[in-house]
Amino acid sequence: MKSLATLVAERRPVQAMATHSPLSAKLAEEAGFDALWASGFELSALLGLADVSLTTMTQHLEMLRAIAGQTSLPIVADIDTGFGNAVNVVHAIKEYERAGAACVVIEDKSFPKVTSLLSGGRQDLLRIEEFQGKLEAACAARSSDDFLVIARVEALIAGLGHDEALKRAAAYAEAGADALLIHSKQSTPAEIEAFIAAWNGDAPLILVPTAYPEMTVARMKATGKVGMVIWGNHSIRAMVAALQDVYRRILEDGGIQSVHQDIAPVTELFRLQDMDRVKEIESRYLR
Ligand code: SPV
Ligand code: MG
Repeated sequence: MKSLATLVAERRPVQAMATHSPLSAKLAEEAGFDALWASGFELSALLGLADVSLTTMTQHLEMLRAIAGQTSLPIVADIDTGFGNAVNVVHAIKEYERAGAACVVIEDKSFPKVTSLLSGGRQDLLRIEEFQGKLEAACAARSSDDFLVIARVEALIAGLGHDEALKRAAAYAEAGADALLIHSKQSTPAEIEAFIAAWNGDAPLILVPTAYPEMTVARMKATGKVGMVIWGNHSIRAMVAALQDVYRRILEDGGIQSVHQDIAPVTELFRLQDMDRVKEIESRYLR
């Protein structure tokens, strides 16, 4: 099986689906995605929290370990700002590598960060040299070169413009980043496509086209520069929409008589829980 590093280098691009739980990860694997995005936004939302550095590294790691135990897909760990400075990053890299992540994405914002897609959100970036130090620390701390260190450029999110984004991307690649996640919250792909066209570095690019949904896989592939696309929050949003609909209908209908045929049957849950295996163990060992 090819490593995530090899797949990203092929620039097809790899499709990573957001996950917030082992169950959502399992469903994403069954659906056919190539990788999982252990999203900070999704985990925060799952815990009923804002995505503003409130969840701890321990909480994220614990969920990532549970996810890794239930799927064989490579896991892209969203480690936000790296939980502090370069010292914290060194510790985080060791923990995430041990926990079973295939790579980490570290963003160039200051701690505590504010979620990127929020309109009018406070977006404070680190000095370039400081973030380069964090990236160098991350690369030095990994035990395998197959464990990717991905730098996330937030200059466009912070409204600093195209030139600053390019300058930061080049500086982060120089510091050793294996790939660059360039994020944008514009509602069309224009800003990102201008960045892609201007990027002439060797490092593959990674996109999160949540805000500009017309950016299809085919359109990304045509650039020849995009190594991975992250479908950033579509698991938790699908779950919220599904639960809101079912809850409303049960109360409106005064029962489950209509809704039950539109949701997953209990047998499907048994399949996902591998109850056949439980039965097999019982028949073999319960005496
Ligand atoms: C996340 O999913 O946690 C992300 C992507 O970082 S975004 O929310 O778009 O910033
Ligand atoms: Mg995040």
